[in-house]
Amino acid sequence: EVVSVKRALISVSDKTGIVDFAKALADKGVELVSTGGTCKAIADAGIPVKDISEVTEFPEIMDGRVKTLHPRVHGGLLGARSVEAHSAAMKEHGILEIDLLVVNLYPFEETILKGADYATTVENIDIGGPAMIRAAAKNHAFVTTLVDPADYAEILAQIEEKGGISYDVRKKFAAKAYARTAAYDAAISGWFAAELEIESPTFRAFGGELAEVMRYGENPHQKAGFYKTASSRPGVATATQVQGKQLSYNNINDTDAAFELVCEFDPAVSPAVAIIKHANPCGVAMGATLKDAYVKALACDPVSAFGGIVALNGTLDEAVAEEITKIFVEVIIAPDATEGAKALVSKKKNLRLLLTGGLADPREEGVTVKSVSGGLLVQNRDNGNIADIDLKVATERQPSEQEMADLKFAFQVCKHVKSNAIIYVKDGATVGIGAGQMSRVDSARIAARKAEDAAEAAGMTEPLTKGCVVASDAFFPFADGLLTAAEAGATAVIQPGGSMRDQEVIDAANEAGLAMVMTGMRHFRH
Ligand code: 93A
Repeated sequence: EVVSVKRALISVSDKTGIVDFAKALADKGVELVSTGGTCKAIADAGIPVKDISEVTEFPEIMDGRVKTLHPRVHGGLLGARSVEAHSAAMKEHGILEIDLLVVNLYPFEETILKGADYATTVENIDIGGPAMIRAAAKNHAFVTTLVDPADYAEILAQIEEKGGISYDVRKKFAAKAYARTAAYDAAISGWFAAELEIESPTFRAFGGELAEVMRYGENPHQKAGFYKTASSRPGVATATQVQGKQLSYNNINDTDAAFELVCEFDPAVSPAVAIIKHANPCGVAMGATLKDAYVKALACDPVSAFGGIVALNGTLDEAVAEEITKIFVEVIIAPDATEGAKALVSKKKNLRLLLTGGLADPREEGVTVKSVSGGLLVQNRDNGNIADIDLKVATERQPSEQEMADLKFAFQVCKHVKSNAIIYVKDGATVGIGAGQMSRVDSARIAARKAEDAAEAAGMTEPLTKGCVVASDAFFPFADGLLTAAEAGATAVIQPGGSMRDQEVIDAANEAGLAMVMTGMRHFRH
C-alpha cells in the first residue's frame, strides 16, 4: 500500500519552498517534470527537471492557458496502475506514470483582494491546475496530490521513513485537494455574484443558484438576488411568468406566502383564494366558484387588498379574472389559466401572471432558512395540517358543524399569518385578521376593528365578526384575548391550548357560552 515516488509533476504559482522540496525529491531519485515558470525556478537552482512540453511533445500555447491539458499529463495522473488495459493504453500512447502531483493554483483569491481589473481577474481563473488536482486526487489509489506547501515536509518524511507514500496519507491529501478546488470554485462564483452587484449569500451552502438579480432588495438601497434551490415544488420559484414586469424582492416573498397559503385548501373540496399584503393575508376564502371565493376574500379587507397578491387553488377563469382586474393587484398566481382569462389579464400590462402547473403539497417535508447575524437558522417547514389533528373540545358546548368547519379553516389560515395571529372566520371566509402584534389581545382587537370597518364601508349595520369563529396561532395566556374575541361576536374558538392558565381560559369560554377546540399544535410564524 506504500507507493514509491518515481516521477513528480510540479506546477505551482506560489513558489514558497518549492526549490528545497524539488531538491530533496531529486536527491531521492525522483524524476521532476514541471511547467514554464516552475521549471525555470527549479532549473535555475541547478536541479535536474524536464519541461512539461518535452513530455507532451506539445508547446505551451495561448499565454499558458493550455499547458498541462494534455492526455500525456492526464493519462499519467489517471491511469489505474492495476488495470491492464490502462497500462496498455499508457504504453501505446507513450504516457508516463506520475506518482506525485504538486500544484497550487493561480492566485485567484489574492487577485480579487488586490482589486485587480476584470480581465486580470478572469485570467487568474486556473483551469489546468484544478483539472490535474481533481484527476490525481481521484486516482489516490496510486497518486499523491499536494496543494499546500505546508505539506511538503510530511511527504519528504514519508519517503524517508517508508520509501514511499502510504494509502492513508494519499487519501488524506485527496480529501484536502477536493476541499481546495471546491473553495476555489466558490471564490470564483462568489466573485461573479459580487460582479453582478449582489453579495454572495451563505444561502449557496444549501445548493441555491443565482437565478435572477433583483433590481433591489426589500428597499431600494439594498441589493438582492433570487437564489433557487433544486426543487420541483410548484410555487413562485418554479412558476412560468406569462406576463408582466419583473417580480421584485417583495413580490416574490409575498407571492410565495400567497401560494403556500392557498395550497392548504384542496380544490376537490372547494375553490379557494388568498389575498396577501406584506406577507400576511388580508383575505382568504372558500367559495362555490373561484370568483365567489375571491369576492368573499376581498370583502374581509378591501382597503388592504389594493396592490396585493392574489393566489388561487384552481385554474384562473374569465369570471374571476374579470373580478380581480377591477382593482390594482401586483401579482396573480394560480396552477393554470384559461385563454380567455389570460386575454383579460393582458389588458393590464404590468400585472404579473404566474402559472405553477399544479398545487404544492402542504404536507410535504422541507426546510426553511432564516438568517441571523453570523448564522443561519434552519428548521423543517411547518407542514402541520388540521385534518391530521385529533381535536379536543374543552368546553361544555360542542361546536356546531358549521362552526367546526370554520374553525378548521381558520386554524389552517393561522399557520400563514405572522404571530401573534388572530383570525375571525365566518362561512368559509376570513372576516378579520390580526397579525404581527406583540400582544395577542391587540391582534384580537385589531382584527375585530378591521371587521367593523369593512362592514361599515360595505354599508352593513353589524360587524362582519357577528356570529363568527376565531382561531389563535398559540395558546391564550390569559382569558382577555378570548373575551375580546367573544365581544367581537365570536361563538367558537380554536387554539393549541397548553397554557398554565388553560382552566381559567376554559372557564371564561364556558361562562361566555363559547365552544372551544384545542389542537395541541402551535403555528407560530415569525
Ligand atoms: O492556464 S491554465 O489554466 N492552463 C493549464 O493548462 C495549466 N497547467 C498548470 N493553468 C495551468 N496551470 C497552473 O499554472 C498551475 O495550477 C499553477 O498555478 C501554474 C504554474 O505555472 P508556472 O509553472 O508557469 O509558474
